[in-house]
Amino acid sequence: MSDFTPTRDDKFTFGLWTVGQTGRDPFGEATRPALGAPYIVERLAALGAYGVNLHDNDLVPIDASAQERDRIVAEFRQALSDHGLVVPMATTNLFSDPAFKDGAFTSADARVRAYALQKTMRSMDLGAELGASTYVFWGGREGTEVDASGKLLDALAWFRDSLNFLADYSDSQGYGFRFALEPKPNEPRGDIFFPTAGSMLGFIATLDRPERFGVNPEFAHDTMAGLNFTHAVAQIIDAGKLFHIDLNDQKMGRFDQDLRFGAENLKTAFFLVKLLEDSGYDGPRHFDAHALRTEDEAGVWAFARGCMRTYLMLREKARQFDADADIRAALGAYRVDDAELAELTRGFTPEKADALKAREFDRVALGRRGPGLEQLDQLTVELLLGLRG
Ligand code: GCO
Ligand code: MN
Ligand code: MN
Repeated sequence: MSDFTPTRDDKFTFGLWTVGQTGRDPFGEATRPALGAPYIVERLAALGAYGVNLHDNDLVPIDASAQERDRIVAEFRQALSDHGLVVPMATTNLFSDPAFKDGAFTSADARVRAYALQKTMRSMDLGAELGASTYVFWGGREGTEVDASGKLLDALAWFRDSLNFLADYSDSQGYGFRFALEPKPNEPRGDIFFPTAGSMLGFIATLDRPERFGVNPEFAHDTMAGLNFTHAVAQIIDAGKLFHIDLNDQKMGRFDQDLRFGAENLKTAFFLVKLLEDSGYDGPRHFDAHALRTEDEAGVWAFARGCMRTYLMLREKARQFDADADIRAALGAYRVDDAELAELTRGFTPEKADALKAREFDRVALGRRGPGLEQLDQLTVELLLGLRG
């Protein structure tokens, strides 16, 4: 059995902004110093991570000159090659600068929308230069507090036009990006557009080239809103749209906490890991979280190591779950298969409809059957607590 030390094959990634987070929050200043990007690369590589992701301005300050940019990027690329890390995903910071305070692609000001497009194209150039294949869109400022602005339908159209434009830009440059749209219900805006995975999936179908676009769901975003994240991911997988995933943790109904993966909702994290592993998802497992504000730099690396370790421990638990004889028996008893009924209910024909309408079911017996879910769930809890096998 593994000692839960990650390897590159596990495809764990972190953002520069995650382990680089300095503890600043709306009520208080930074509690730890900023870390340089090459140093982050070195430390993540030593911990067994696979890659590092970034917003344009995590690496290059927004007002850097062309020479400064090139120097910073060259140093960063050197660190990547020295330590064997890749940049699988890149994204644009369209939320920090005051210019984006009322939206980027959905700003009511045409100049801001155009600047957002310009900034994103430059950021895509940077991502491509670093070898990224996935490009994430998280519209942190795309939303409202004041619906009197009357821009709801316009905002959707502006957002669509921007994504179509940028997909064409990617093609024109030969970048071949797959775009992953990240839903979040609120924070920093009172309401953010496209709050859920389902709303993103619906919107993707309206784009010029929907096949280029998928979803980047995040554990905390669904959990904040009291939704079941694992269910959302299942729906995204079913749609063939799981292009990337942001792992972290969160208490329901709180401010955006970005906790260490598995820190809060261990059972949900278990079923999520099991789903990802069972589905054959082979993309990066990206941790979009940060160390607690209480921590110093040692706490940051303990946080990063903990995210990966917990994922690997839950992956091992998922294997144990599949192999556990009592769990297998409980699952076997839970599912009732019937080949004849399966045939009758799959693929409509008028004959099948008639046969089904004529069929007699013992409704009372169906309602009386206990599916054994209490026992199955208790077995799961005991497995997670290490009390089985
Ligand atoms: C958040 C978001 C961001 C995005 C990031 C990548 O709640 O702040 O999750 O961390 O994931 O901007 O696009
Ligand atoms: Mn988030
Ligand atoms: Mn995220």
